[in-house]
Amino acid sequence: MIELFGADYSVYVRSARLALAEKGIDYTLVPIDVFAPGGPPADYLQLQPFGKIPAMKRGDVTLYETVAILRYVDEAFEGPPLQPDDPLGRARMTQFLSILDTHAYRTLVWEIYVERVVKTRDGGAADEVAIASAMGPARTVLAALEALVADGPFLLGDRPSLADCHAAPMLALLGKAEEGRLLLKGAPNLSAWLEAFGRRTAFKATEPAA
Ligand SMILES: N[C@@H](CCC(=O)N[C@@H](CS)C(=O)NCC(=O)O)C(=O)O
Repeated sequence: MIELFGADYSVYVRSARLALAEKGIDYTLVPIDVFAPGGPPADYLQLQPFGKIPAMKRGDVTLYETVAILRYVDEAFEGPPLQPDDPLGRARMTQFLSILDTHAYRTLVWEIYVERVVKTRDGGAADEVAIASAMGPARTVLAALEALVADGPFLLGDRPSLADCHAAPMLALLGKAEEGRLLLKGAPNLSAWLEAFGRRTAFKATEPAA
């Protein structure tokens, strides 16, 4: 049995959960709230020394870093393959994963979604300078992703891959901010893919509760 440590609000946890769901693998989501006062429980750092979510445990195997978990989930279990067979397809998938981790996460999720949606939820104020400063880098990210979208219905072509699992949670949050919707309008192929992927059972089943 797989234990996935994390919280449903996390885009990285959702990415791992999407891969598990697309593969048809049962798992238990063990709650770890990294944003609880005082941070995650001290013993969680034995599983994830940087205190981030997710981490994974399967028998004696422990893993952290989402991309490592994604690859393990795909390669260690039966089920539909979530990585292309050909070298260029695999390289494109890695390119998506790397862009998302390196350039998309902080800009799209923290500087746009968290500022515009989360911070203002209870009447708080967004940091307008942070949002305005993020728009240029965000445009670059969306243009780069848009240029890589294959003839669908999935990011890499005719079947879902780890690229879809990793991209969908971040871009879905971006789409909840007005600036994000504007940015997505400028990336029609990416937007069409996001809308279609959002209708998948795996995506609906991993919707955060709050
Ligand atoms: N490189 C890590 C990043 C994971 C990550 O940043 N997770 C976020 C939640 S989406 C987190 O734990 N944030 C807590 C913090 O930054 O203190 C991975 O790929 O798993």
